[in-house]
Amino acid sequence: MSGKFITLEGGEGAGKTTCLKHIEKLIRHAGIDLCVTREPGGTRTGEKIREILLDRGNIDILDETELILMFAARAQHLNELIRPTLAAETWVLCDRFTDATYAYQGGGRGISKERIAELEQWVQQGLKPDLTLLLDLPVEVGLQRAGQRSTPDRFESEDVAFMQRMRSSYLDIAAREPERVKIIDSSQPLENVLLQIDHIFTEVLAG
Ligand code: Z5A
Repeated sequence: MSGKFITLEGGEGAGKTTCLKHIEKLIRHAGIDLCVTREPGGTRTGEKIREILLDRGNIDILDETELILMFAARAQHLNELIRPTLAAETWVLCDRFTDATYAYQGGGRGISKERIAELEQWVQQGLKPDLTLLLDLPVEVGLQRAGQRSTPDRFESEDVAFMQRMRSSYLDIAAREPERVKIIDSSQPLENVLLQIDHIFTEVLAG
């Protein structure tokens, strides 16, 4: 037996922070032990790598460096936190995981799926989330929402075309893996978004 590994994904302004808190509440109310974490990050070393990746001042980071740093943080995260937590039968709720790499470094930056899959296989050794919720909304709507926030980081500063490619990559993954990846229409008002999440979790928590 092992805990369930659940991830949350989405583009700019999709409402991940708000939805993550809601999911956390649902799982904890069901009496299940839960660890909430994020990528890039989740460990001391991973959080340092996150700082490098998000810093807008780092304009010289190559796409290859960015990809390798994502997986470096992930290797640390999997070995230090995710695998031991799942082995202790505690559930893990993670804000972004490898689907984000296919969407941002693959779709956004144009790195091939094959290259990403090589690193995925090396670092994860077949470990994948049991369930992924993809908060999907049109890029323009997301940018409008996110625009009300403070200074954009290195990824939030990307252009609309980058965001469109990122969204399409996420939707491709969901089309290929409908059992694992559930699409939530996050262009809806917040109460409807949370209802869609409740609906999915009624089943997850019952099984
Ligand atoms: N990244 C990568 O490139 N490759 C990888 O492998 C991984 C990550 C793992 C950091 O992630 C960056 O790392 C990320 C991709 C990259 N960059 N970006 N962009 P992050 O998850 O920490 O950063 P984020 O995407 O900016 O997440 P966030 O802070 O959770 O933002 P959000 O999804 O936009 O959520 P929010 O703050 O909850 O919502 C935004 C606003 O909309 C806020 O004012 C809400 O009140 C509002 N909102 C939310 N829902 C609604 C609804 N339904 N209606 C109206 N308004 C709403």
